[in-house]
Amino acid sequence: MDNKVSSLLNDQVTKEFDSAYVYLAMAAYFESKGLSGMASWMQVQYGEEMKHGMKFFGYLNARGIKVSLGALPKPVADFGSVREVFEKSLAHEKLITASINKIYETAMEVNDHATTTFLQWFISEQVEEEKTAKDILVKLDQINDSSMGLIFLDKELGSRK
Ligand code: OFO
Repeated sequence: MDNKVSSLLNDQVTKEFDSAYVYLAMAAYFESKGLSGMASWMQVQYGEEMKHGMKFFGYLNARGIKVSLGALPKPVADFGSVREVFEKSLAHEKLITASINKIYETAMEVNDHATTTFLQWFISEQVEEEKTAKDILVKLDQINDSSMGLIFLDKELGSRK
């Protein structure tokens, strides 16, 4: 495999585990605020990100590349509002989308068809990830600081499996 492609894929393993860590910190924040549905939603998201990290890990192994894990930065633990959490989540997903697009473009340049095919799933997944965060932000706009609305949204998000 081309060195640039393998290095970007390797970094993506750490970025996905970093995403997991970011969402786990958000789960802890929601727990501390008594929003257990949102906390549970964030824990499900944490699990998804761990799976994403393992997909990259498995792909590199399958291509005979040894994975080198990077250090995880300390995640943001405190937020000014529920809305700020989901704004940060959307901003984070946009960074991940850009990162995956960069790997895709680099793999295209060197005709690494296996990697571009592997990345297709992630490209579609990122559309979903960004849409999910945007949809929750729209709901928060509709709620407009109503505590009853927040209770309902907490319950709705808590049903995510
Ligand atoms: Fe792995 O999709 Fe979110 O970060």
